[in-house]
Amino acid sequence: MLHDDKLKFLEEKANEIREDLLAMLFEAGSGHSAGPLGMADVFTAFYFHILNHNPKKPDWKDRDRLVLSNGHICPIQYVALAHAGYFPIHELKTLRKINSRLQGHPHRGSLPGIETTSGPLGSGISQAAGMALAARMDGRRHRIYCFASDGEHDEGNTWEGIMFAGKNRLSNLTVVMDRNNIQIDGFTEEVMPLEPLRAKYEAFNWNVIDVDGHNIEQIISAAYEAKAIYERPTVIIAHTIPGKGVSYMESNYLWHGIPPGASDVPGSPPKSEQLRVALQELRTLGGKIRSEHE
Ligand SMILES: Cc1ncc(C[n+]2csc(CCOP(=O)(O)OP(=O)(O)O)c2C)c(N)n1
Ligand SMILES: [Mg+2]
Repeated sequence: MLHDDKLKFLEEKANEIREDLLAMLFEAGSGHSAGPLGMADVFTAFYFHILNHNPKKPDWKDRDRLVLSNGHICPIQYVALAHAGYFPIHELKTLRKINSRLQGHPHRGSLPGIETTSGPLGSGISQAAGMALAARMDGRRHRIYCFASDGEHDEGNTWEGIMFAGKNRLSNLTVVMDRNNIQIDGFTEEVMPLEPLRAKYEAFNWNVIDVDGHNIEQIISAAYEAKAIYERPTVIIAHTIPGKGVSYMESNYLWHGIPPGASDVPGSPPKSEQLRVALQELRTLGGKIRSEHE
């Protein structure tokens, strides 16, 4: 059980991270909004509670590894890393600028805290499975986490990694799937139906936990359960709302790959108003989170 104060801190941190995310995307004039907003609670739970890491020693050999497979949602990882102390928060303003360490897709070696270069979808689970097997062969205790999207489950390599991890009983591997039901140009179940995901993973010898991806307590207890499972890797299917927190972006795949302020999107405020409306909604959050805990 999480202490109430810690939970309140994490929920407020997630919202602060969402605000910085949107300001950063607006400044860049390009980048992804929906996936990053939807994963803000998961990233906050990991960087501020779950991971065994040290932002001042990003190469510490016993650190848990967080592999981001769906590289296009890196803006949310960048903000979480900055807030956790990996690099200065003011550097977020350089997103997607020439020579910036914060490129549109993550680059290992450029920025502390980035474990793999990604962007081409579908490789992260295989890479993470290899890292998990290597850690076990070396007798090391750190854990490997891989964040992967639902759209990536259209890719063959994703299932090869799942099969390999199941075969090798990689209990030090946990995948967190961003189950937000959208991909670049439509709903997943229309583009390429993925269900029944639980049964598919179970058939590959995985432990499966479904969570509300906006419930930080559930995310944390799922990660603890995964640590306690022997002989099987775990997938946490995080049911998220793409665009979470900004009503006009929520569950609208048209917001997959654009920032606020860059284009007029049908059904959304005019581009000149998008950032203002989004930040106002995030700051008040309909009074929801704050009033619940006060
Ligand atoms: C191998 C590969 N194919 C295509 C793309 C282009 N692409 C970028 S994001 C994306 C959608 C993937 O779905 P998902 O990650 O679920 O999107 P989201 O939930 O973030 O909207 C696609 C097809 C890519 N980056 N890599
Ligand atoms: Mg998706």
